[in-house]
Amino acid sequence: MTSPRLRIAVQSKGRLAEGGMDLLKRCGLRFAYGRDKLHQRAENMPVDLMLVRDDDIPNFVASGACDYGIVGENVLREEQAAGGRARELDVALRLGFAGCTLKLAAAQGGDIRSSADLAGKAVATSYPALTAQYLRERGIEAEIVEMRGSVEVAPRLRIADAICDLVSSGATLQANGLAAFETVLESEAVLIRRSTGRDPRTDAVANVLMRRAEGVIASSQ
Ligand code: PRT
Ligand code: ZN
Repeated sequence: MTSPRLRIAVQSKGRLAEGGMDLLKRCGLRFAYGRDKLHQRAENMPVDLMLVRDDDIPNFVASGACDYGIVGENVLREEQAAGGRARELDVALRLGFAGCTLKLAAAQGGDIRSSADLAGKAVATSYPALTAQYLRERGIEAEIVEMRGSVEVAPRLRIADAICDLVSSGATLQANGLAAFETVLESEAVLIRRSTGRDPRTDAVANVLMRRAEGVIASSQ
């Protein structure tokens, strides 16, 4: 009987796609050009990539459709805070790219300067579970307004009083007259897997890749 191939979920396009593929190639995986868009088969190791939207990656791994996945820690922690199967996942390796911070922010020079000022206010975010958890832990009751994108325009449109959004350079906050005041989560790309019930045969292949990845990450820092 042939051994199963290791299946890794990677973002198809976006901020994690290039970094993820680049890391896997630097770990020695070779892929043929011109493969279909959803699936890439390594030529020199028993590894297949599934190219999908980043938001689907925690569930793909939790359900067993893939063995490992490369995703922003922010997405993993949001899915875990929301409950459900992502709680069965853990971080196998921190990958050292796509660093960003989930921050609370409000109008520059306005009345909201800390999370305590959010009591009775509305906070717009694409990370409702993490934001709610952060406020709950501090005993602050605020309304969460879920938005899929363009969260930074919410205060100006009076959809919300503050936002909780990812920040990397800070240019988006600046351009929208917003200032960050608290950090909810520090994030980077991470390699995720199910905490239990993995196949030891595919895990052996993953362990080889992770040892190589550690070297690649160390040499690029
Ligand atoms: O289509 P798909 O669903 O797969 O992609 P996506 O649009 O959901 O995700 P994508 O590609 O934008 O981001 C993927 C991951 O990259 C995120 O989940 C984070 O882990 C990571 N990452 C790193 C970021 C940023 N930096 C980042 N700056 N994701 C988003 N941003 C956005 C942020 O939301 C804000 O709008 O960039 C803006 C702020 O950037 P600055 O530089 O102006 O501060
Ligand atoms: Zn996404």
